[in-house]
Amino acid sequence: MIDSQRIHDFNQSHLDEHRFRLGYVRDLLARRGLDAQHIIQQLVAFQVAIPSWALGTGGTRFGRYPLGGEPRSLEEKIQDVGLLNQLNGSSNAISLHIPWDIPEDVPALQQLLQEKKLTIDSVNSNTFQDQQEQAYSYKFGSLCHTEQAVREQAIQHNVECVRYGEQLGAKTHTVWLADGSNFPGQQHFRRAYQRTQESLAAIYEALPSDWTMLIEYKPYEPHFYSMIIPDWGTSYSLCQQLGQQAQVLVDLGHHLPNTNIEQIVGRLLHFGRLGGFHFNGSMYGDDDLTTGSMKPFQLFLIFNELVDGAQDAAVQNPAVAYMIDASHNTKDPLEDLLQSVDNILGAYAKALLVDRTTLGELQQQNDVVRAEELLRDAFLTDVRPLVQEAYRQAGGVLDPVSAYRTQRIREQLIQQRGKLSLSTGL
Ligand code: AOS
Ligand code: ZN
Ligand code: ZN
Ligand code: ZN
Repeated sequence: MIDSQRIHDFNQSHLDEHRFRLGYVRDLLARRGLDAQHIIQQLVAFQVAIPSWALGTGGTRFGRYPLGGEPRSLEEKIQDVGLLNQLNGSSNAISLHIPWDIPEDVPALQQLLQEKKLTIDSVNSNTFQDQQEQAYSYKFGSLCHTEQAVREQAIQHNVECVRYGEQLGAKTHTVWLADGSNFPGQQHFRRAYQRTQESLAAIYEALPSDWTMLIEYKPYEPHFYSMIIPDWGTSYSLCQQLGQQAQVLVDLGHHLPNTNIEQIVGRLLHFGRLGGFHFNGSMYGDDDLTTGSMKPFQLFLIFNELVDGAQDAAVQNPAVAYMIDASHNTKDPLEDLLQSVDNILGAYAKALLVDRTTLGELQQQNDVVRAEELLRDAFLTDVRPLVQEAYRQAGGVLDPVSAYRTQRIREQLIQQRGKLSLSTGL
């Protein structure tokens, strides 16, 4: 769909302007004792997993407007992620959703993944919908359900997800629970927690020793009175009881308005329990908008914590799984994903500019203004040439969104897959 000659030609036509802008940032950083190439290398190494469910047009409960050319199978989803990775060299992994992505021809899928130089990042279970062949309903919960048979069914589904993931080389299992209640008195808080903990322990038991189990929290939706895992404290407590392979997953949209997410990130790093991210943008709640589109400063501050943790020998946190979890009704989802990765890399680049020794001294001296100014200076630096150079050095294009348009990729996909192709999405 886009061959290396076209990538080369595209870059060639943008190179002059790019060199000029990159030269300026390089000099600016050199004046501060920073090596631009060192930062670019860290950007090249940074990979964000693409969720299989974000490749088709998303929807709200009111409607969905398919734009055509959307992937119809797991193979086509892998092809789409391959395409994104070809453009930006920064998305070499994919998160799967069971049962939407049940692998059928495993050897063929393995070969396709290898061809596209992709890996499976995480498998995600689904107990928020009833499937046709399922014996019991999740209407009143899954892992927290009052009936043991329902809990058993949900446990088995999660174990099955791990088994599917093993076939494709995944190492992470993500659990997000839609369990909760809508009215006071509906659920006994403590007993429901206890049942959830026991169910999770049964899943954990089936986890291979080199796997991680990520536990996601969410304050509301689909339930509006209580959620079984509403906050990071609950996730954290469950992880503590489960063991070292259980980690907290932070979905940026899963917080009440104005929550200090960067502080949560710092706390989890301190406890060595930060397992992964679901990047998206939020204005009100779980809006699943493009990450960084609403609160770029917050995204930068989150990366500031991550970089700080990574550079501090006292922090004992395992590798963090970086994943996108967005869903679009209005944008072409592939363009949205390219923008998301771009915003993530931009925030990361800015965090890498922060002079941590000086910041530490300023904090020690309680010099509030200069500490804040130091962060503002990093945040306000235009790092786009660094991110673009990272794409180029990774074999991608200088401007992925614009290349996607000029190469008419959506039109080609529509031609191949048809105008009305439907895929599973949220
Ligand atoms: C739901 O709100 C959570 O963000 C999930 O992580 C995710 O969107 C879901 O698992 C995708 O189906
Ligand atoms: Zn999520
Ligand atoms: Zn969500
Ligand atoms: Zn979300």
